[in-house]
Formats: sequence, structure tokens, C-alpha cells
Amino acid sequence: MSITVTRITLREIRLPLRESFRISSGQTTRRRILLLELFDADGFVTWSECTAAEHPNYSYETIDSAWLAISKWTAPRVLGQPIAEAADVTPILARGFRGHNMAKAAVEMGIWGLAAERAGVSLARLLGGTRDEIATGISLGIQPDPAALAARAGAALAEGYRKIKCKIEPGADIEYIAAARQELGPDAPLMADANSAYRLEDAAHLARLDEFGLMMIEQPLANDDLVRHAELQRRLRTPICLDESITGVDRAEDMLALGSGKIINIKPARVGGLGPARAIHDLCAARDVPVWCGGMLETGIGRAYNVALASLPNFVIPGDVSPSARYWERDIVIPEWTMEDGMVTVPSAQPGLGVMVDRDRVADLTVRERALTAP
Ligand code: OSB
Ligand code: MG
Repeated sequence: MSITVTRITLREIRLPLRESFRISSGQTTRRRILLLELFDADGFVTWSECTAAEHPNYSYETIDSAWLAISKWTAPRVLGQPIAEAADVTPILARGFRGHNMAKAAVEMGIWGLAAERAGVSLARLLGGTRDEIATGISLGIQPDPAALAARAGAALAEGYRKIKCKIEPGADIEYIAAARQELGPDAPLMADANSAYRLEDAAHLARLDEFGLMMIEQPLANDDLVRHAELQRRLRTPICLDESITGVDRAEDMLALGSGKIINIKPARVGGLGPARAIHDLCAARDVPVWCGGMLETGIGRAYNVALASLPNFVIPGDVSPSARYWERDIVIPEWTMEDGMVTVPSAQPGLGVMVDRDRVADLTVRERALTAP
């Protein structure tokens, strides 16, 4: 039976991070978060999260551009239209509509969430996920000095995290990673993420990271530069993982054809939703390329989608899917996401997202709200 979305309520909430998070392109202390509540004609309701940030530093999209794009373009395309299945949403949103993947993903994912509610199955199982728990990593922002990073990395390993990712930038790289490696020991799963802070001219400098046995270096060069990433990969022993560069399945194919990297960090929002995210997963599985699920400092709502995605079989590397308490004093979902022995449980026996939204808390945190209905 087809799904007809009758209403989408947009809300912006403000939520302070427990600790400010700095990457090479900017710092986040308090998040402005766009939530969607979706209603269908049969009385089913679910929530999704748009992960666009406040500033256009990671992506050109922002919470403000996404609010506009969803209100004006993505929501009107689905509201009031019978949709046979969630996988049909991507082509509906793609036709004559360039870019704005995060705005598209927020709606596309919400319809996956509704479809899971309607089917009475977990989102993870509806997607084809097979795991009951997923291995969890932590992403550590740029710290004031190498000793501070080493301390944070050591504490994270002791807490059970199965992958330690350190943000780097020119001036906060070799010594920082050296200190983290020294603290963690030679076998600990350690990696770096540059968020596009380098240029191909830095290849010799980046090759100094090879001696630290990193699992990978994430997105060293520009978001739209697969050609130079391929050249850089030829000069590094450390595998390159692409994040910002992979905006869809075509870019994943390009990466494989050019040799621009050996691993993909999949974030459903960056690629336009769960359908495209799964397509990239499937392509990589067929080519023996490992993938892992990235994060965008999501609340427990966005996290539910990431956890479901990461339950697919080729998510063989721990994801940036840390528990709620890593980010928030208190999350907006019940129960909060927790980690035990470095693993997060996939709520595969519960229909839909597997968490409830704390509506009172969302109401308290809301600074603007808009209901969108069929035209
Ligand atoms: O590059 O993966 C990234 C957060 C904001 C923007 C970009 C990135 C990140 C993270 C956070 O690394 C990962 C998480 O949500 O824990
Ligand atoms: Mg990244």
C-alpha cells in the first residue's frame, strides 16, 4: 500500500554540545538542528533530521538553505503524492533538481522511517541490515596541543571505542598524530581526518604520516578534486578515505576508476538519503571496498538512521556513531543511544527508528516551526 505524506513539520532546535568540536574548516559549540516530523494519510508519524550545519564549511548547504530548500522544493514534491515505496523518493527528488542533497535526504530518510513504521519492522531490517550491533568509533576535534590529543585518545580507547579519529590541519598534524600513536600503542585503530585542509603540494608532508600505521587518512584534499586525490594516493602508503568528495554513487564509481581512495565514509545526508547510501554500499561490496558510516554530530534522531545504515553487511569499519552522551548533556530521544564495549545495539526488533522522540524536550528547545502541507 502506497505512502501519502500529508504533513511535514519543520522545527529548528538549539542544542549545546558537551564540548566544542573543531575541524580544519570551523568550530561548533552549540548546534542549530533542523528536525522534520512527517505524517502520513494513515496516521503514521515519524521524525528525521537534516544534518546541514550552521555555516557552509563542510558542505555548501546550511540549516538556513535547507529550511528554504525543503519548504520550497523537496517537501512539495512528495506531499499529497502516493509513493509506492521509499526507494522511489530519490528519483522524484532528483528530476531537474540539482544538488541540495542534505535537504533531499531529510525528506527521503523520513519516508524510509515512515515506511518502516507502516511495515511494523525496524528501519535497519527494512533497509536490509544484518547486524545486531555496530562497532563504534569516536571523532576527536582539533585539540590545543599534542598532549591534549593524546590524553583524549587514550581516554577514548579506555572507554572502549574501536576506532579513534583525530581531526588534523596544517600545523596540527604530524606531532599530534605521533603523540596519539605513542599514547595508544602500535596496534590501536587510529586515523586522521583533514576535512580538505591540504593541497597536492603537501604530498611529501602527508607521507610523513605513513610511519604511524594509520587505518586511513580521510579527505585530505578539496571536496571536488578526485584527480589530485588519485595522484596523492599514489604517493601515500596510508589508504585515503573520501568523505566530502562522495556526493553520490557516480562519484564513488569515479573514485574507484581513478584510484582516488580505497575506503568510503558514507553519510546518508551527503549523498541524498538512504537509497543512494545503500547503492554506494552495494557498489563497494561488489568491488571489495570497505565502507563505514560517518557522523555529523546528529541528535538521537539522525543517529537512528545512521545506526540502521551501518547494520548493512559491508560496513566493516567502526563508524562515527558514538553514543548520545558523547555529544549531549541530554539527547532528545528515549532511550538515549548507549555504547557497551565499543558497540551500539541496533534496535532491530522494534518497528521504525527504535527510539521515541522526547516531544516535551523538543518543544522546549524549538526556536522556529513551520508546518508544510500538500499544495
Ligand atoms: O568530517 O566527518 C567529518 C562532524 C561535522 C562535520 C564533518 C565531520 C564531522 C565528524 C563528527 O567527524 C563525527 C560524529 O558525528 O561523531
Ligand atoms: Mg570527514
